[in-house]
Amino acid sequence: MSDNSLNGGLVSSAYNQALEVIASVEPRVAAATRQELADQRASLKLIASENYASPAVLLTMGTWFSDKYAEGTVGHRFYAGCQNVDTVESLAAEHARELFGAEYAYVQPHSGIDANLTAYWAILAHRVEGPWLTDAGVKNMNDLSEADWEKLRAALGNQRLLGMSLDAGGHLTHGFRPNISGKMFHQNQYGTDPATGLVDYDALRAKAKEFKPLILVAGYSAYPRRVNFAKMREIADEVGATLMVDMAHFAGLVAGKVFTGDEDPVPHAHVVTSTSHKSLRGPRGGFILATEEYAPSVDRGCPMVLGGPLSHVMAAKAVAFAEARTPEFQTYAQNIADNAQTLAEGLMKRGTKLVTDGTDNHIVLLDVSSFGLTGRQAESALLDAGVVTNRNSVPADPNGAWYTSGIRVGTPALTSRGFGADEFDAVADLIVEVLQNTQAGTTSAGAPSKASYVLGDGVADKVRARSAELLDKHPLYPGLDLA
Ligand code: DSN
Repeated sequence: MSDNSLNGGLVSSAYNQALEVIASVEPRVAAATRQELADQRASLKLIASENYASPAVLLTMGTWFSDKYAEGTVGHRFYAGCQNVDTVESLAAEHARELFGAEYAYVQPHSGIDANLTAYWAILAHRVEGPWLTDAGVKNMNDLSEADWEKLRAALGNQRLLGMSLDAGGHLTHGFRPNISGKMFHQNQYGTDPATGLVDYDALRAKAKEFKPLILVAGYSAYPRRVNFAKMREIADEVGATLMVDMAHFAGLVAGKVFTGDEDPVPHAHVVTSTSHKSLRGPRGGFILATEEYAPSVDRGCPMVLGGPLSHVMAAKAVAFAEARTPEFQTYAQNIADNAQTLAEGLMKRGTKLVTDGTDNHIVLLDVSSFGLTGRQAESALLDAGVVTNRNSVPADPNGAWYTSGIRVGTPALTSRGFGADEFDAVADLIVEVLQNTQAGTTSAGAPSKASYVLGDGVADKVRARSAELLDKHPLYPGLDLA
């Protein structure tokens, strides 16, 4: 990890002592923790939403800040003794504002889903509060009686949300019907052009004009292309919607200035939600950026949606945001995108079909039906060979969300290990080697199966041996020796 290296001896000794203490209470947890590092070191981690946080970020999470309750906001807590939590929360918010050029930052959400739910409630409070509450004779959401709540629920039932569909690459929380976001709103979804797999902004505009959403959600978990957020804002303005962008996946590319201008969501969206642990390479958690207009409503994340903030994670967010301000992080972010191009080209030149025929972010989405496999079969065969990916729907997927026809891969984690173009071309070769040598299996009754598969003899061992050569060249946490 060239830009994420260790102060070897010091950190090794810190972790060894920590693991001894853990082992004295529950040795199996200490053993699993050691094994997790060994497994992560020995596998090709290609899950697009995963990364390796720096030792500074990891160590910041393991402290007594974990023991402190701090509901409320900086300087306005429901518990005594929050002066140090105030310091780290203020630092994290200040770094996030500076890093992303945002007017306001809220760093309490525990996850991306918390961030999205908080943002939805904040937008409802901000947009619905005025007229509805005035009619109901209530000043703000905190003054609602039970009867008011009933009326509010009815009123909220008519609020509309338009987001990208799951199979086009959107997220569960973008209005997917089985998710709370698809229940609390009257939802509708936009997809991608069937011929190109790309967002069709004209079709989206037409749908928005017809549907008239309160919230237009942009952002994705499995769309391998950049989004024009300036155009998204134009569409939102045309229909009077609030533009909310979920940048959880690509926050690192925004922080690292790979996505700028129309591709940077912060100057265009009213509200931006994110996680801190994906391409941004921080601790597992969420955060929200917003314009001043929305800030008071977002600030009510606790108690509206959240409980006590995780102070140890907010402290680690401050550390991670400080890391992301550096020129080294900008180089890292550019490498993520360059490596994704190499991986996509390497897969395509070896005959793999990709959704949208390429990528221009950190995600590559393989359509493995061209190998005669479901996503589930491909994911399992790849894992047998030490290649860690996840199955994913492709647009209009005939195999549904469980078996799927796709495999999603991403470059943030291996780029953190220092993989470059040569290594990612080799990774493409290894993926194709596994997929070409995997056959769909049958059920015990002899019928075609979407889950079982047969991986050719010796393929897993051969791929693991070639992966080990790549991984050994780029060790994970190189100075860290666990006794
Ligand atoms: N689970 C995340 C991902 O893999 O994209 C999204 O929540």
